[in-house]
Amino acid sequence: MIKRTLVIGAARSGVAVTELLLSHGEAVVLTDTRSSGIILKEFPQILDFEKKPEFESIFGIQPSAEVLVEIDEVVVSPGVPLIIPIIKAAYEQGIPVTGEVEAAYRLTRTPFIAITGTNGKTTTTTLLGEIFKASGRGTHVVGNIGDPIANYVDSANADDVFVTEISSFQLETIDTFRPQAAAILNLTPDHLDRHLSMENYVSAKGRIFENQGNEDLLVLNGDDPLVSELGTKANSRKAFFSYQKTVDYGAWCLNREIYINDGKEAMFVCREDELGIIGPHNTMNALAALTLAYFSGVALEVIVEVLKTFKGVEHRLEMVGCFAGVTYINDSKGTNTNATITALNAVTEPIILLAGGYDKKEDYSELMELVAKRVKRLIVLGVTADDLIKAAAIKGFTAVTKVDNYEEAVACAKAAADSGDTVLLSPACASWDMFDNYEIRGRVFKRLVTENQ
Ligand code: UMA
Repeated sequence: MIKRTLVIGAARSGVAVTELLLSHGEAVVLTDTRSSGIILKEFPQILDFEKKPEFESIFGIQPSAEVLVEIDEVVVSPGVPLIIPIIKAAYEQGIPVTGEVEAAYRLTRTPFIAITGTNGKTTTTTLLGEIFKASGRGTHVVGNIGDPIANYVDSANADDVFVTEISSFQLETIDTFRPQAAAILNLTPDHLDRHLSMENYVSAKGRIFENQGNEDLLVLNGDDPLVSELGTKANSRKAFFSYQKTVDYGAWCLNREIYINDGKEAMFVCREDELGIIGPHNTMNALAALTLAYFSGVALEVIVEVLKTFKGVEHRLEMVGCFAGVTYINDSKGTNTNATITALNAVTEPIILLAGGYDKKEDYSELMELVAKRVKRLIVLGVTADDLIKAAAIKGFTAVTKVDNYEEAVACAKAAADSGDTVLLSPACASWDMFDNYEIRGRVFKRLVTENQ
């Protein structure tokens, strides 16, 4: 009997894993609450799946428990909460519930380097990918970054590497996933609407090392007490990175100089101001990538060259341009308050901040304390607009304008900005109330900023 998997969610992750499982001769039932019209427009390859007798789809409804008859495993997309009835029923019936990361891992011999943490994942993953590419190794930069791992399982060679950004949602559904090297960059509250408590969120993140042994590398932020404490539970070979102190095994930046210690000697890497990315948070990202790459065998000269030339990623403190003396920065990937705090700290000029979006039930008080000190005008929109206004008022900050859409937000920012100011889109919230994802939100912002300039 061939294995039959129920894949829940027909978006990037679910469609990729469906294609992978079908190509390995398995049967798949693909479900999504969205209508087939919408899904087929976005993923026309499903029409090819439909030609195979092993494929079935249930679109437009939440599937009932009867669908589980003859299902051997359930593979859940990251955006689907594990509390929906069909998943609860699967758990009750003892049917294994996993995700695309686990499915891809089981079907490949290509090693994984996995990066998690609240902020900086995308920058670190992209930078590390560039380092591996420069070293000449076959490199696939995949995962939460936007490109499912499953898309590359059949084409990747065993001596290539998967440089993988991994979210807490993806870690909730791993089972045997064992990355050869992993990093936890930092831990601050995020996605609490889904994980319900910080404790649950931290333990989901900790699953990144649950299958590692002492021959696998775990790179930890030595300045983040939560990360260091979580790391004490790991059996892995541990390395640290720090912006505050030297470390015996790992990398650090002190007095604006970066070093790495391989356990025997400290080696100079480069000066902090030679890095292609700016801000203390980005130095930490660079230290994490350096540690992962060096202890995975990449030559230090190759790493240094990339550290100096890598200029960062789209939607993460991305410079859009300077018009009439006003600098415009797209930080649409700033989807939680800590990311926005980091962005505000990285900009030295007076700031017009655009914020608001999908409600992840975060507390905005710390953010608003900084807004009151650093921001000239706050422009709010989206579901959380009124919560942001209230949180700002509590801190005595009233230079706030509420708008209904991005056209109005950018027009209002242009009108409020004087030469020498910076207009910063860093919403502190996910995009899902107004857009499919933060990439679309960032591109809309960039288009509105650059048109008619
Ligand atoms: N759905 C159901 N039933 C439900 C709920 C949802 O059928 O009860 C459907 C939805 O209609 C949707 C699908 O399930 O079609 C869920 O898709 P998804 O949200 O998992 O989206 P994908 O396009 O598959 O993208 C996912 C990740 N999305 C999320 O984690 C929310 C992408 O991360 C990731 O890049 C992609 O897989 C490839 O690995 C995005 C993200 O926002 C960038 N991540 C969060 C973050 O970074 O903060 C964690």
